[in-house]
Amino acid sequence: MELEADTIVAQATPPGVGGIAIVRISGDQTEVIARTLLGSLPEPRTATHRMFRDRAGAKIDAGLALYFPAPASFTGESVLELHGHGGPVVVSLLVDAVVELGARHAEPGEFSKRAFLNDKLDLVQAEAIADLIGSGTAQAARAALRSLSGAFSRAVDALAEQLVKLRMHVESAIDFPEEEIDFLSDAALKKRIEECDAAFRAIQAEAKQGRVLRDGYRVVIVGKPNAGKSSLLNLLSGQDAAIVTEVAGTTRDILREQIDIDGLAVELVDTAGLRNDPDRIEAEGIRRARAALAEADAALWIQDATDQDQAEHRENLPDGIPVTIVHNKIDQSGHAPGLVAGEVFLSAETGAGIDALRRCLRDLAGYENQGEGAFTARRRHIRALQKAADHFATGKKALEETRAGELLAEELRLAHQALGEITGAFSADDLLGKIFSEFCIGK
Ligand SMILES: Nc1nc2c(ncn2[C@@H]2O[C@H](COP(=O)(O)OP(=O)(O)OP(=O)(O)O)[C@@H](O)[C@H]2O)c(=O)[nH]1
Ligand SMILES: [Mg+2]
Repeated sequence: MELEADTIVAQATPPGVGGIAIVRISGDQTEVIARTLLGSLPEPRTATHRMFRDRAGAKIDAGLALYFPAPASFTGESVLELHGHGGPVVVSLLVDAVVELGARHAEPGEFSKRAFLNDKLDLVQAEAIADLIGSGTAQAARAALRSLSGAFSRAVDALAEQLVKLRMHVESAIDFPEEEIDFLSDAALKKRIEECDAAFRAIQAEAKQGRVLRDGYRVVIVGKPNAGKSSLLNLLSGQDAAIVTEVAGTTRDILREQIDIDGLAVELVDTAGLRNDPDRIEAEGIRRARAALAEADAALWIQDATDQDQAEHRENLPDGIPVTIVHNKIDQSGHAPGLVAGEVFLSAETGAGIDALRRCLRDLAGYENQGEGAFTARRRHIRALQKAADHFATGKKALEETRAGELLAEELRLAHQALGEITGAFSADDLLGKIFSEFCIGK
């Protein structure tokens, strides 16, 4: 992606009325604009009280000016911050005056993008800014701050470094074919491969948890009519949120409730019971249930433990996401509460067995309350990590099965490249454009 030559301006504080509004300018023209706007260039990094004037010299506002000459600024370019009075009209007059002096309106995320292009931040850190601003829980905010300070980037870089060392080891074996056999079966190589394997598992688990911290974990409750889905939602949320009756087909609409399991934000989604001969309204409810499944992280399949026909239950099981089978109404069936072979036995009426379900959800999300250790991650990071792990696994298999050192080296190169997509070392322009366009203007 090309470095931008022009100078940009935007309000950095939210729109609307407030005590102070900050207008930020970044680019080559900043110094020239500052001289006209403020009469002279303020001392670098020193808050200076000034009158802000337009090109014709008319007064717009008075406030603090802060000048950061390149490269010691957020964007790496010369930056001027103007702290004026927080009213929409006065701010827009100020921004217009700056535009008249040669700047243009910034696009969403453009300040962060410039910081990235000038090596002030990597991609993970730029994303962490957006995540910190958008975080919904205290845990998520702490985790975003850790990503911003580089905790996730360092973990990715350390893994990339391990892959490079392994590749060098393999390539040196290929370069000396007479010694290749020994090299490739050598214990040191084996140890390196095992260490990479472990590092992949660790970072994938951490990133998965980081993604859950950022986005929460969405769990859809599905099953046949009357199985007790709505009762379970009410029990888990501790509220009388959903209507419960003995009539099969009570729930028609989607119902969402936020719950907190030891700091893990879970969105529970109650749905219409799935059956084959629904009426028209119920049919729409079932369609919505399937749509909710398509964007879920996991599903709970609720079935009535007193129902003998277990086979019929399972023909509707969703695929593509982890599904936990929950046997409800054990107060009637007589089963013991708890977890048996990955399936939960409980009663939504008495609450017996509900702790086993909570534990199960936490495990499914890969969530441990790590407090200070966690960092935020995005779906994009999870996918790139998976891609890298797949290349690594393919290469490892090639070595084990056919002793193909060249194939391992090539897969290691591809794995390294996939990791580079995370921090932005090897990212396509369109990906960068997409990431930064999701930011707000002024960020
Ligand atoms: N004995 C007993 N009854 C339960 C239990 N859970 C739910 N029920 C009863 O089963 C009936 C159906 O419960 P709901 O929660 O409405 O079931 P649902 O799966 O949401 O049903 P639909 O919305 O119609 O698909 C109600 O009469 C509940 O009181 C349980 O654990 N034990
Ligand atoms: Mg219901």
